[in-house]
Amino acid sequence: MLTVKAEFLTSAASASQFIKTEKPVIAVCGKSNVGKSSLINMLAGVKKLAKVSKEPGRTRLVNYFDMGGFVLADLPGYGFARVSYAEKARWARLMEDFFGTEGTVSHALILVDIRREPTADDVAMVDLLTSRTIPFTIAATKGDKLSGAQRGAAVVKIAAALKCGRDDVIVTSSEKRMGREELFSLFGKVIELHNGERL
Ligand SMILES: Nc1nc2c(ncn2[C@@H]2O[C@H](COP(=O)(O)OP(=O)(O)OP(=O)(O)O)[C@@H](O)[C@H]2O)c(=O)[nH]1
Ligand SMILES: [Mg+2]
Repeated sequence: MLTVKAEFLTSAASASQFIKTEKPVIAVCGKSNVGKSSLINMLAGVKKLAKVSKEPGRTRLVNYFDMGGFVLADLPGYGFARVSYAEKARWARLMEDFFGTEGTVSHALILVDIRREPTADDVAMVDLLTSRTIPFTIAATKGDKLSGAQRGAAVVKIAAALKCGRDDVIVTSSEKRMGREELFSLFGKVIELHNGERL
């Protein structure tokens, strides 16, 4: 399943626009600028499927991408200081609705920059998913920025901060196409589980 035919499906600005699909939806969440859209492009093997920006806070909607056996939802990033109170409130509402609606999402990827300590917002994201019993995996992004030994140490720190196991953290790099196989193997399991539950 390492090559997929990926295509943009639609954008949702509010709960009424969330899609209904037979396929499992995997949410891609994380801080603004952490590399969510880049990771989706890397997985899709397409450069400009999801919009990548040097300026944080560009993705304001839930953008859905069909990946063949599953759907990826590119979520707007959090923790971006330069947005208005109203914009933050809108974001919080969108996330509450997204993760609060039964059957909207099968699994979540929480992206954190491998070079940084996870923030309070990342911890809040973990707590939200845990409280909604939505399974999740951590993707440590921009792995190309560290050496192999540094990556190992960073993974331990990230796992500790987010109270999960080392095996729950996958090192990725959209530049170097790192973590692709591990992510697709994870997606395979998510699909199996989803189909099993629907029988
Ligand atoms: N070196 C390196 N840079 C990356 C990687 N992934 C993303 N970037 C860079 O990080 C910046 C942000 O990437 P995006 O993919 O737009 O991040 P995002 O999380 O979608 O950002 P928002 O939509 O604003 O929340 C861009 O300048 C990317 O080129 C990576 O694996 N390695
Ligand atoms: Mg984005």
